[in-house]
Amino acid sequence: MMQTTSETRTEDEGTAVEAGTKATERFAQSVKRSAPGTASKERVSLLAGEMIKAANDLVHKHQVTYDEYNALKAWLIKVGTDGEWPLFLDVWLEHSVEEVNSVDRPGTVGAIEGPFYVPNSPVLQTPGTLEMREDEQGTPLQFKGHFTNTDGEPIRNAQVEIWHADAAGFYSQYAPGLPEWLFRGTVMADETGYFEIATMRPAPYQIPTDGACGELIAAAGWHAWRPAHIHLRVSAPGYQPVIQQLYFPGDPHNEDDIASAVKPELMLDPQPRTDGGVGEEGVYNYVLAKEGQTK
Ligand code: MBD
Ligand code: FE
Repeated sequence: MMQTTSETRTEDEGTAVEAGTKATERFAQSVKRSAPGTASKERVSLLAGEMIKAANDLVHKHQVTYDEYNALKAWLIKVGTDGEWPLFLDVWLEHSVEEVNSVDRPGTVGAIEGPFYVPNSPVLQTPGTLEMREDEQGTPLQFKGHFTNTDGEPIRNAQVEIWHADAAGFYSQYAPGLPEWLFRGTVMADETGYFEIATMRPAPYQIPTDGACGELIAAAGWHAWRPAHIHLRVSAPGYQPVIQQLYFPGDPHNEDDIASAVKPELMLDPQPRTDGGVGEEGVYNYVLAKEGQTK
């Protein structure tokens, strides 16, 4: 596959089907896909039953026509053939799952993972620099902070897995022509819990518009934007990991994120660097809960 520079890339080099198919394959291989049959019969019957009932109630409430029913059928089929079930679910449902499952965890708040995490990214020691191209577009961002536990004590052996899109809105490994680990890395904090990562500030992000999800957005007259964001998974031995995103104050899409995944606690507020370096620096400090610790 041809490797391009950030300047020669154009928007149409990555397609919804490419990103969707990759996300679907990755999910199928991941540990998250627990074997069928692990949910109890009672639980499946309850949840599937109520979901089906809710759909039937909608048909009656809104007098759904056969044309509308067939449009739905065609669209659901296309979500599958475009590989966009991960995208659809992570954009329109995961935020509720994340909210429900993090209410009892003390410490730094989390956010949805989304469809584009890749495990086992290259390990870097603090201060680490994420892989980028020589002519990478955007504002350099120095991202740093400390890890402590809920008693305020520094945490040892903490790590920050980080991934984000490039300035054109593409994630490495989900669009062609990008370096494999572009803007992805696992940065180890030092023994005091301090970490420092050199990257670029990402741009606002539009979910793929040329697949089934984009078709729904266009048909409904919605928009496809997420605010600029950095994805993170922070962890340390003996502590509960936090999957998170950080956003930037003032982004117009902080208020209308298509994925409903912005929280006020998740703002990184980078300032011009004071140490003579180029670009900005942003601080975010993590408080992790011990394994089994609840509020
Ligand atoms: C993304 O980058 C993302 O973070 C989410 C939640 C959905 C689609 C693309
Ligand atoms: Fe994202």
